[in-house]
Amino acid sequence: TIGAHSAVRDVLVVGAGFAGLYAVHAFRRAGLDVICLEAGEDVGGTWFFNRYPGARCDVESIDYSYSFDEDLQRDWVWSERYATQPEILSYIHHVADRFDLRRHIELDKRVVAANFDEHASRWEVRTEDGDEYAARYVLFATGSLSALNKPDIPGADTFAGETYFTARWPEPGPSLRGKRVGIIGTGSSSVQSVPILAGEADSLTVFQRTPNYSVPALNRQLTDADQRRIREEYPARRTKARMSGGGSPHQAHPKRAAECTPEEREAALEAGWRNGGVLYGKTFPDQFTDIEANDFAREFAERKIRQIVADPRTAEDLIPTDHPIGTKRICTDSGYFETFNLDKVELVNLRREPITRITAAGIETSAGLRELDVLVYATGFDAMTGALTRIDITGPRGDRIKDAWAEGPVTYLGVQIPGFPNLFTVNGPGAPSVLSNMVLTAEQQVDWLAELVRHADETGAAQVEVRDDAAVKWTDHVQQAADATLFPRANSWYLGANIEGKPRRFMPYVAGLGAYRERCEAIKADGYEGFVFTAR
Ligand code: NA7
Repeated sequence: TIGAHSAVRDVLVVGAGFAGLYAVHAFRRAGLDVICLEAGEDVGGTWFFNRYPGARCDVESIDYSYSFDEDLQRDWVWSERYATQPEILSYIHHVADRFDLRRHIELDKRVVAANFDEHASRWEVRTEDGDEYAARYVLFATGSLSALNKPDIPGADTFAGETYFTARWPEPGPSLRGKRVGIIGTGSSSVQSVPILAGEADSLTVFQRTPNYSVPALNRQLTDADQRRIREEYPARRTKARMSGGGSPHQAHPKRAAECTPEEREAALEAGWRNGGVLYGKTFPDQFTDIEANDFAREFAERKIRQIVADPRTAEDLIPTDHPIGTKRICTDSGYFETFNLDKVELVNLRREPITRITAAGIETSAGLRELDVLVYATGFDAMTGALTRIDITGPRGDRIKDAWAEGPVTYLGVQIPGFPNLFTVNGPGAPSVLSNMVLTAEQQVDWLAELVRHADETGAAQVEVRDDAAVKWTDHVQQAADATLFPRANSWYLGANIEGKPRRFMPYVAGLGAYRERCEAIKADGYEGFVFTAR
């Protein structure tokens, strides 16, 4: 048994990103003894690890920040509409220090195993370096996009140049001057970094298997006038955001796409494009449910790509052909498509010439070898489940998460898994998580869980566990909600399609943060329907 000799805490939080840090704060505020284990050398989670050039959040900074403390919200000044990774990380450091969270956090502690001692009603947790911990409750705030996907390309180990992952970019970053750089992948991470890599490198080769839609960020500095307006509007903005679908205030066009005249439609799409970024995907209220509405927005975006990219063949290669726009998260870029107009940048369409192997000299496709000095992997993550299934987690009846989820993740409200009492997840499968503003979704889930624990303590329950049937019903509901939209038409990481052999199940809850919050409140009001509380 793990942890037999350690002090038993009330709550052990795994991960010190946005969600985990808030959990430390909220559980401590509830009077509980909290410890947090973080795999990284510092706090920050996603924003600690993803330091690649150009890394930014695609949710506006004023929305993608904590709302739990009025003073924090008033004091912190974001410098740009979309914050860079360094600015977000310094915000996270500020929060950790301001609320004195660090004394609960142990860094460089990667959790590798956890098992539940049913007799003692406690989780025992082991880290990579062999340390052991015990707690009544464990909360995995391990991130939705944290388990790296390393593609298995023949010869990858033989590459003689430098190799980097966007999600593990070293600091200080390597100099790319005078170097021939290649990047594999064309998701958000690549789309953000490509313009900057191209600016610095001697040449850049982009190896694209599947193109993505991208809309210009139209990022800008926030002026003093912006700052005044933000402060005035903040309370109302937060109220709207909490009840919204995506966790930030957004007003779709008042008419469905088909109800608009062609001129109205064009004007609405142009306005959506000029507003920039991922919200373009929600220009019309029916854009995620009606393929014709989606086609209008998709074709408009495709015309933009053709206007930007000078070489017609490259333009066609950059246009997705496999999914309705927005059913994979739209990338938010600063000059991505323009980059392909530079002579030193080459797009390699892997659908036409697949990679055959990697050699010491570079990447070989069916059309030949491209010599490289630097190889960058922007190949994504084992999203939403990977961070949990890579930990050896065993429930009281011997269930392992890995096995329990062999056919896809089953959760209740995205916060608990049947067979795993006293174990909670934040921003996991079954919750709005990646389809919403993850900072606000984390606040909502953590607050709700802190009350659940308080309820258990007040009623003398030592164990909280979700009923099988409640979890199955919720998981079906999450799938059905997605099936009522266009989302399942994309082979996206939302349904596990980016990882070979991963079962297909639509993981995030598409109904959005507002609807989810109401659902959670109703369940609480109903005496935590679906949960079983077992007395000491
Ligand atoms: P993504 O969006 O999952 O992108 C990963 C990219 O890597 C994608 O273009 C993949 O192509 C490509 N990929 C993965 N494996 C391979 C192999 N073996 N060969 C060629 N290309 C490959 O990850 P990101 O980090 O960019 O973004 C993740 C999220 O972070 C994003 O949605 C934002 O919400 C923030 P594929 O599509 O699989 O053909």
